[in-house]
Amino acid sequence: MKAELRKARRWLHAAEHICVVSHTSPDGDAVGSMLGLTWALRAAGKRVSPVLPDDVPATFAFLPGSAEVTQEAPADADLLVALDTADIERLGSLGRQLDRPIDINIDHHVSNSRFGSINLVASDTAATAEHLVELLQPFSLALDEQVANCLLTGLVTDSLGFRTDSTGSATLATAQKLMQHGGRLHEIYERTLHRRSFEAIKLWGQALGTARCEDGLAWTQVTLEGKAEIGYTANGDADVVSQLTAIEGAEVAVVFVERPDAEVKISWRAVSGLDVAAIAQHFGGGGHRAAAGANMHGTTLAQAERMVLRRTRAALQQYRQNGSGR
Ligand SMILES: [Mn+2]
Repeated sequence: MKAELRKARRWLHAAEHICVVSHTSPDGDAVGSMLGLTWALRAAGKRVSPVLPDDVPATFAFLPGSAEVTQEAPADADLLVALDTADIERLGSLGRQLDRPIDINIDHHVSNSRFGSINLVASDTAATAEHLVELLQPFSLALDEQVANCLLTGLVTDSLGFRTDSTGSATLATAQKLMQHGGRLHEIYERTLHRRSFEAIKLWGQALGTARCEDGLAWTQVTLEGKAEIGYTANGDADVVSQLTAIEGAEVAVVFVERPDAEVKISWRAVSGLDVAAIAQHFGGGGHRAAAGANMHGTTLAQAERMVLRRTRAALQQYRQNGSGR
C-alpha cells in the first residue's frame, strides 16, 4: 500500500470528529461522495459532520444524511477531508471559514491543485465516488447500503448515466459492486438524471428555442428575465448545455447564464475531444476536458458571449487542425 494511503488511514482512524466538505453549487458527486464517506466513517464509530458552502439541491434530498448537511464548519473537528474539490477556491465561503489547511484531499479532477496535506487524486476515474469505492478497503471501511446509495449517486451523475468518455469497464464494475451492496440504480437514475421540475422543462423550451448552431459550435443563453417569466428559481441552466450536445454536428456546446450583479456563468461541453477546461481556465474557470465552467464578473451577457464564442471558435479551429485546442 502506498505511504500516502497508509497515512490517510492512520489519520482517519486516529480522529474522533471528522469534518467532510465539498464544493460550491454541489453536484451529485459532491453530495454523494461526501455523504458516502460520512456513513462509512460513522459505521467505523466516528463522529462526522458533513458541511457544504451551499444548500444541498432538492434533487439529492433523498440521500441519507442530506438534511443534516450544514453550511458552518464545526469548531472542534480534528480532521478535515475535502471531496470532489479541484482547488481551495471551489470551497467558496467555507474555505474562508476554515482556520487550517485541508488534511485529506480526495478527488478525480485532472486540474486538482493538491491543496491537502495528503492528496489522493485519481484522474482516471469517472467520479470521486468511484475513487472512494477503491479507497474503502485500504481505509478499512465497510460498504453498507447507505454508503452504496450515496456513492452510486456520485458515479451515475458524474458519468451522466455511464456515457462520458471517462466511463470505463472499471466504472461499470464499480457500479455493479455498489448494486450488490444495495445501491438502487433505477431509483437514482430516475431521480437524478431523468426527472425535472416542470419549470426546468420550460426553461429548456425557452433556451432551446433561441439556440444557435454554426460550424460545430452550439450555444444559447439563459436570462434573468426569462427565468422570472417561467418562475424558475434555481441557480444554473437546468442542464440545458447537455441538451445542446445532442445536436447532430455539434462539437462543442456553450451556455451563458445571466446572474445578478453583472455576473455571467458559462458552461462548456465538448463532444469531439476538444479540451474545454483549457478555454474555461482562460476565463478564470476550470473543470474537466469535456465539461468545464467559468464565472465572468462585471460583464453583460452580450459582452461575455462575444469574448467566449470568439475564443471557443478559435480553439475549435486549432483542434481540428492539430488535435489540440491550445
Ligand atoms: Mn466529480
